[in-house]
Amino acid sequence: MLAAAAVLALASTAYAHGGVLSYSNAGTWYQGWAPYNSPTGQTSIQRPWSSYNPITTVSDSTLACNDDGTAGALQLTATVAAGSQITAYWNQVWPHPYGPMLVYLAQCPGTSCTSVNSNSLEWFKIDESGLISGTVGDGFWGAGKMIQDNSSWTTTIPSTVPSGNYLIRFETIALHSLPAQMYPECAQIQITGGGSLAPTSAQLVQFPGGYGANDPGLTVDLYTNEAKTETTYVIPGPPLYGSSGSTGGGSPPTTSTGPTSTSSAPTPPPTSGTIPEYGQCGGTGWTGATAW
Ligand SMILES: *[C@@H]1O[C@H](CO)[C@@H](O)[C@H](O)[C@H]1NC(C)=O
Ligand SMILES: [Cu+2]
Repeated sequence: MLAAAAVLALASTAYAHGGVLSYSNAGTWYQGWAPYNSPTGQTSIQRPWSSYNPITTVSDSTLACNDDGTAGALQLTATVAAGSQITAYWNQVWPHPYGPMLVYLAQCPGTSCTSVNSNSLEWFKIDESGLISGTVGDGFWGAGKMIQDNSSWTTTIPSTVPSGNYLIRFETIALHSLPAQMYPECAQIQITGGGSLAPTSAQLVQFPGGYGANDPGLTVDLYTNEAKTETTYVIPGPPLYGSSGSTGGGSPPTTSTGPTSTSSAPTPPPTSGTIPEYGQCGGTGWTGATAW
């Protein structure tokens, strides 16, 4: 119905926004859902999603998986070993280098996630990367590392997670303009060979619900004088799974003085000029279209 018009629009603004287009795990490639194609006949491990546009309201009903929360008619599930790496690939080249990367899991009741609405699930965060080096105003962020790594993000399924059926939610948040832009997509996985460490209640959130409109990590202004010297950034969402003695109230702040828990040494920022600083998404100085 709207497919032809949407494809034309997509061709002219291919790099403005986007989402996760595919995944890989243990040498297997998984094509994602194609949001601008007809849903009819689409088979994917990815949950359907509907728009390349960002979500900009924390109470948005699509915040879990960028859609109404239901599975596809021909929904697939990938079998993924606990302890293995899974990679999500965004459209090339992802245009927003300023902001965090976040990965969540949510366990489904029963023997499959397919009948489960993602809005009913409780999510725990298994990976996050905020400000890696430099300042809030002009630093190297998780999203910059994602771009540097082929517009992809690789995370390890914790070996301690109980086996079972899960949705995995990869998210990047763009902070180049306010309100912050949230880009989440989900895939359906069955984790095998897992452990026995369930997330604590303080580590579990629902979407919407997991983020607050006034979260410092979603309201930070990159263009203030303070941002030019600030080296601490508080990643939104619950404390990381596996962290001990957490009391809730957000993750500990990351600072640019060292690598985050799961990453290796900070990599240098991309060569300046390769990424448009405010890229076509309503950021400072952008005078072109902000919607399509
Ligand atoms: C980079 O990502 C694309 C998908 O966006 C993939 O086809 C390609 O194999 C990746 N390249 C490397 C070196 O991983
Ligand atoms: Cu965008």
